[in-house]
Amino acid sequence: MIIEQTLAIIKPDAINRNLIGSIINLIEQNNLNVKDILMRRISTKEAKEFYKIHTDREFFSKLIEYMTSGPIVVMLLEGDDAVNRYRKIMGSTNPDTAESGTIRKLYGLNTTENSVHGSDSIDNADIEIKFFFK
Ligand code: IDP
Ligand code: MG
Repeated sequence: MIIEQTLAIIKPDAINRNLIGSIINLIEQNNLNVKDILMRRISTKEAKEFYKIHTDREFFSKLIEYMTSGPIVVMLLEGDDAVNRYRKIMGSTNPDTAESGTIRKLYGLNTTENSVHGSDSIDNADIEIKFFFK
C-alpha cells in the first residue's frame, strides 16, 4: 500500500445541481478518505493562479469565469494510490467520452462543466493541497 494525498474539487455545475453528496459517496465508496474539506468561492486571481498551466489555452477565460461563478467544495483526499485512483474515479475531461461509472460520465455536462477536479500527479497534489489548506 502506498498512502497518498490528492486534491479534489466539486465544481460549480455540480454544486448547482445538488450533487455534493452523490460525488462524496462515490469517493468514499472507493475507499478514499476525506481528511479535510471546505466550501467557498474563489477569486478570479486565485482561479488564474490555480489553472496557470492553461493560461495560453483558448478555453482559459471560459474556465476562469466558470470556476468563479459560484462556490466550490475542496477536499483533501487520502488513501492507497490516491492520485491515480481518484483520477480514474473522475473519468476523462470530456464527459461524453468518459468511462462508464465515472463521476464525469454520470454527472458532467460538457468539457468545461465537468463537475470535478483532481490533481494529476503527486507533485501537483502537493502544490494544490497547499494552495487551499495551509
Ligand atoms: P482535467 O481536469 O481532466 O485534468 P485539464 O486539461 O487539466 O483537464 O483542464 C482543466 C479544466 O479545464 C477541465 O477540467 C475543464 O473544466 C477545462 N477544459 C479542459 N479542456 C477544455 C476544452 O477543450 N474546452 C473547454 N474546457 C476545457
Ligand atoms: Mg488537469
